[in-house]
Amino acid sequence: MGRCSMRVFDAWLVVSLISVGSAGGCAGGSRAAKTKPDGAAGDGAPGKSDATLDGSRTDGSQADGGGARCGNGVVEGQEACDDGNTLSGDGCSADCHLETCDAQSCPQGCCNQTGQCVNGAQDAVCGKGGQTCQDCTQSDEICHNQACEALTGCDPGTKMDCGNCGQRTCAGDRTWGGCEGEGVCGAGEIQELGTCGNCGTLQRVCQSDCTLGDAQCVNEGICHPGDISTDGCGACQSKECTQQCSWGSCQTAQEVCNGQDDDCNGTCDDGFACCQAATDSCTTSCGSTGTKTCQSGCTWGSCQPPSETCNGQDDNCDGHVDEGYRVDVEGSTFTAMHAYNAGCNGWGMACNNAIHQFCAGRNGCSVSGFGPVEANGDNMNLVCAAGADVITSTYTELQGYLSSCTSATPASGSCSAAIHRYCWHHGYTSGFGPVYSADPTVRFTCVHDGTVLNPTYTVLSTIQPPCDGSTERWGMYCNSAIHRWCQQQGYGSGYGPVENNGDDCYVVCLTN
Ligand SMILES: [Ca+2]
Ligand SMILES: [Ca+2]
Ligand SMILES: [Ca+2]
Ligand SMILES: [Ca+2]
Repeated sequence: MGRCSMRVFDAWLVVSLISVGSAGGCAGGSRAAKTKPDGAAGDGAPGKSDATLDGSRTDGSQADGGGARCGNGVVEGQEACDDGNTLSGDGCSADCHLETCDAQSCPQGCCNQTGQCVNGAQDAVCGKGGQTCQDCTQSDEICHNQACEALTGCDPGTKMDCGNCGQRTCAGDRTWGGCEGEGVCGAGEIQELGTCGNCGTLQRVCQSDCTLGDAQCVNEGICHPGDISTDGCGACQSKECTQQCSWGSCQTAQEVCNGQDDDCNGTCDDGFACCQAATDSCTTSCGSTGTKTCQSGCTWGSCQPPSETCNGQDDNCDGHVDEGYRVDVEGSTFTAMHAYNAGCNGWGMACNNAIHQFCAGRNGCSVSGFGPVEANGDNMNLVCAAGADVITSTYTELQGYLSSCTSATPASGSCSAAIHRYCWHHGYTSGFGPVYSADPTVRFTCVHDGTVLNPTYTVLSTIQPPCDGSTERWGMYCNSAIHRWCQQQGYGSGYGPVENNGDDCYVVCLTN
């Protein structure tokens, strides 16, 4: 306020103003210099309103009476002011009355020349409503609380960075507002979340926009604690990854499960149950000799049984002995059979003998065979059989089972029946042959597990018409019919008839 009272104005548009009070902050003092002296020094009536001018002044400067003209720039007669125009809103009305806003309507700021209440404006002009004028036209001043004050604070509307990517805005009162729009972190700050990977640190870095980046594993070591490596080490040496995730020095190798003799003491994977990938024999659950393999963790795997072989035992532990070796239907030729018996050209004793020799000489379980069961030109199918025993006997003995079996017709229904009966009486299921005939010696084959069935000639003739019991009761067509019929029943093959009577014909089917 002191500044206000010290101020001296050298010009003033309002030519006459008489203070009617001291309500304004700038009341009194040298602001009077701005008023036009009324020349009534010592009139002793400073509070008297100019509106009561009565023309009785003695200064003689202006006439109070008629002839006053508003807008001529001269305060005359009843005019309170005359600003040289007849516009309203500029502090002096069109009829030269003061346009005022008083202290009540403009308590904080100043009334400017247009009667508007302003505050914080550099160019405000106080002076209406009976207040003493203040013209804050200096660049380092501002009108505030009806007075000019030194210009301080910020420029309204300007912004300033603050906090984490936040901003303050300068308010109308030239003070800074609060920090707004801040991010969650300070740019460049690192938030550590713990450990990760090989001795690494899991962290999030605060981005330039004050948001957190993705978590990343940084500063990892080069190995995993406890890992063993021989890289860069000499023979029989290795290094171990430390707890700090870096390799230790090369030292005498530590034996690890890897199928190698790491420490060069002559034993692979010593300290473990076995050398990785090594194999050894073992006894299977069914007593056969199997194989076990050392697993990746250097412990033995289970004992794996071997494949089934023809040895009278269950090798693969499936509960079956020599499966796959019972009956084997084989394609061949009569020409091939000549190597065993030159007389084998179709059906009969020579082929019985040739097929028997062929099957007995094969690898595997088969000890004998029968057929042909199919024939087409030189091609033929024969059947090798396992689970059988070759019996050497005499025609005299066979004749004890059927007298019509003689060496003159060994490949006949009579000898077939005699052999079947012989085998049956000797504990077998059945038998076939003869497979060798040189009177008095006869050899035939008894089978352990054939199945005796009676398809009848009526049925067999639907497969091979000549095997009808009259055209043929025993021979090549019946061989084929029986072979096919047994296969239709789910067997591998079959032979016969081993007994026949009328339409009945008993055959023997053999499993695969
Ligand atoms: Ca070793
Ligand atoms: Ca090893
Ligand atoms: Ca088996
Ligand atoms: Ca076996």
